[in-house]
Amino acid sequence: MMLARLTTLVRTAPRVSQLPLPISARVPLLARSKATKASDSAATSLQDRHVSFPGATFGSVFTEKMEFISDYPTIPTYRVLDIEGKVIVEGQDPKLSKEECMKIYRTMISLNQMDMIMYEAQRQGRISFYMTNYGEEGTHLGTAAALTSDDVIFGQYREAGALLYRGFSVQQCMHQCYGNENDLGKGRQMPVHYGSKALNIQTISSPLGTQLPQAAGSAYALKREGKDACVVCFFGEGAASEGDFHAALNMAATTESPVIFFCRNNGYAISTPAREQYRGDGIASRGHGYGMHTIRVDGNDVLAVYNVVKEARRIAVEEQKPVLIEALTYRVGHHSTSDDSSAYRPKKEVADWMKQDAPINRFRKYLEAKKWWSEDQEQALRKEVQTAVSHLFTDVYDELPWNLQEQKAKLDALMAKYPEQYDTTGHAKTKLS
Ligand SMILES: Cc1ncc(C[n+]2csc(CCOP(=O)(O)OP(=O)(O)O)c2C)c(N)n1
Ligand SMILES: [Mg+2]
Repeated sequence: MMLARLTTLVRTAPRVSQLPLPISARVPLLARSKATKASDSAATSLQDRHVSFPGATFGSVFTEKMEFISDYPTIPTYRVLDIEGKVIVEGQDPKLSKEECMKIYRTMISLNQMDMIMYEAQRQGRISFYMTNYGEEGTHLGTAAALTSDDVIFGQYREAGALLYRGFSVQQCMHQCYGNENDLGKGRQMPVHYGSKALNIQTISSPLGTQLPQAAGSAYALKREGKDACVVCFFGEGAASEGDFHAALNMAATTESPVIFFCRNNGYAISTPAREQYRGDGIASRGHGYGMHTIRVDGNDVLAVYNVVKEARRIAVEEQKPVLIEALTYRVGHHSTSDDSSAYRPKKEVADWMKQDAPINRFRKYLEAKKWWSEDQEQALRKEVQTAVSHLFTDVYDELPWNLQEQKAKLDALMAKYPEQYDTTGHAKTKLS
């Protein structure tokens, strides 16, 4: 029932079989030449109305009214949960198991904690660069949970949650960001340019948009090999202004390749707000132009993202068709550590947004209503992810020497004096034994 409803939402482009065929295609040539005079003229007038140029789409009719089309209906945004985490229409709840929900939620929190630590590490000069994922966790986890491990992921750079879910560990992210000897890329890439052949995750490239035609080509290869898998290609609404976006969608559409183009429309491309990025109805409206199954989804609703990606995957793999998904979300953090977003958006905008809607909170409320999650579990999980912080003064000496004890006491006093600078909520507490 739910999937049937979704399919209706996903399919915006009419099927060729549903459209009236031009007369030339419906009436065999011989039969037409034998037609009576009366039916001949009826056929001629019908033929007159239907456009039959070689490049025309079936179903276009001639009109004598000159009218430029400018008023298109706005594409709706599919959701399952309201901002209080309540399922709006029961049949839309994918009813994921407790285990699956926990995996999604734990990954969201790990990502969140990793972002906090790595952002600080960059500020302390330990790594050269970092990009946080704050606010976009719903798009990462809803997508990753709906895929199989054979599906190939092409990322832009702000999709670390999808990688963590698939098994790329926080530790591996650290190796990559530090460019150490354990980094799979051997330190040759900038931080956050993750990749893993074993996990079917293509390495991130810095030049925007290049992953899009690569994803179309990769999907075509899967099609030719007859694989039961698809490609998922993440990109931002800013990257969709690159020529590569258009080349990729047209190539995927014409080759009918199993690829899901997943746009994270987070409102900004560095300092350029989405309202200055395009004039049409977001990115989703472009799907129609490429004859592609398209849907817009609330990216802060992890269950809605899960549903649309699950169905998009079915279309891609079973029907061998590309799909375009536009997920509406919000980039809570600065673009990267090289950016200060307060220069182009009010801090209040970010604060208000976080109060109003954050994908982690929304999903947490859903879990709490099911009695699958509590404040105690939340605190325990956040501590678990941050245990490393508690080992600043441990593991070197059996007994902490006097000078380290002094340093520890000074640090404790400093942190107590400036709690707003050293917010340790959720950190494990260091104990001197
Ligand atoms: C070809 C190219 N042009 C410009 C840049 C610089 N650049 C890096 S990220 C970015 C903004 C991309 O915005 P968007 O696609 O919306 O992704 P988001 O950062 O919002 O996740 C720009 C302009 C680049 N890396 N490559
Ligand atoms: Mg963006």
